[in-house]
Amino acid sequence: MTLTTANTGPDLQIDGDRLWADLIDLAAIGAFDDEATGLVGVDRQSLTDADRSGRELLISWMEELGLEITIDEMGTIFGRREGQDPELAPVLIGSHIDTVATAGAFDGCLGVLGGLAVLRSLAEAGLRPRRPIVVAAWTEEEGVRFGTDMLGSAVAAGRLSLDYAYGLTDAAGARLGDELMRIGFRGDRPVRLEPPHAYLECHIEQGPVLAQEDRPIGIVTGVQSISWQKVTLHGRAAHAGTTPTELRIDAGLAAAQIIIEVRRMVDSGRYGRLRATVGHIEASPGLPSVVPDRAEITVDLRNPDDADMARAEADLAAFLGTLSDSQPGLRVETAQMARTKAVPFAEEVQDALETAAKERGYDSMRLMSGAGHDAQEMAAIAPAAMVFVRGQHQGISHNPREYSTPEDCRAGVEVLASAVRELSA
Ligand code: HGY
Ligand code: MN
Ligand code: MN
Repeated sequence: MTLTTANTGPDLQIDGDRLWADLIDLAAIGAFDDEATGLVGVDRQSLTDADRSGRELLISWMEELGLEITIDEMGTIFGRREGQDPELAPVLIGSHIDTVATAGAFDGCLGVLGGLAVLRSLAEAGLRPRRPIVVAAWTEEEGVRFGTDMLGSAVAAGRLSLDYAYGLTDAAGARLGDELMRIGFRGDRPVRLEPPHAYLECHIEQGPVLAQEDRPIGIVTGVQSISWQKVTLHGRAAHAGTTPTELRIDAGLAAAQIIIEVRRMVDSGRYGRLRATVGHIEASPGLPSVVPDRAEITVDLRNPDDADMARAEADLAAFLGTLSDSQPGLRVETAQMARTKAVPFAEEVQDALETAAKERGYDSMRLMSGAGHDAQEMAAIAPAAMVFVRGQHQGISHNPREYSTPEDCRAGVEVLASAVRELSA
């Protein structure tokens, strides 16, 4: 596929103040005082009332821009600016505005609000490229409420079915399909997306690399593989004082053994650059004097190499099978929550972003993404790539300390704007 690169005239001017103000205004929705950091965090999990308010604010900004707004069956919001030739496949800019429960102001939001800033700059410059340009806010990118990340974009790209997504439930048993209805965002635009001409996403790096290398901009080469599974351990409740150790079936002990094992796997070096996280740990009945009869943990594995990931998953499964050796009667239940392979991004879109960074005078470097993104789902149906923005505080993210400077945020959106302009010319 040849991407047109006709691009003349002065650079698009991005209003960094407006971008920053929008980030702050959106972050106020779902804001909470985070005791651990003393900062204000954001909890705007998908399809909650807070998410509904965030969506309504986003739509008001899209209306201000005169965009044609559609909402698909998964609740993903699309704002379209018409091109000179409406028949041409659009350039799609996207990201997400749902957050984890302990978020900062930037993850996902920078990409959606940056997309609006690009459209605003085109309007202000009086430019109308040949191709339509669409900004998307994908539903449930984080996956923390309904258990599968990049959900809206995965259904749009056809990797997951609408029925599967509608049937997912949150911890309280609420179904995703019902929650979409409840907040009024179960749209009627067919969810399967016509492939765009190209897909671009601007996102904070969420890691320390750009800051360490002193680069404001990253050109993302792809996303590593992701495996999420829930492991439930069934033991036997018993009195903590009277029950001899040899008579126990301690679900909490088994959970701890798994946590130690995944870290041992990482440290062994046998699985390449494996990362493992047990982020959710729950033991019940959760009482000081009762041996836990049930424990539930999640195991998040990441690996840039698919073969190393597959081996790690197989070895972990084998380890789980040995747990009852030391505790006869222990039952281990696993459920795969999310699973994506490593995804390479399109060279030609990476090149367009790198050229844009050069033209704008920004130092950039190419790097793989440690986090999952909607762009990896779009890469299945269109040439896709991402531009990363340097993070502060060692790039911490999924935490209220998440922070990128106004200058770096503007730089990332300027690079996005120049690349979008080239690809939509
Ligand atoms: O989990 C991730 O990597 C992304 O934040 N959803
Ligand atoms: Mn994100
Ligand atoms: Mn995230």
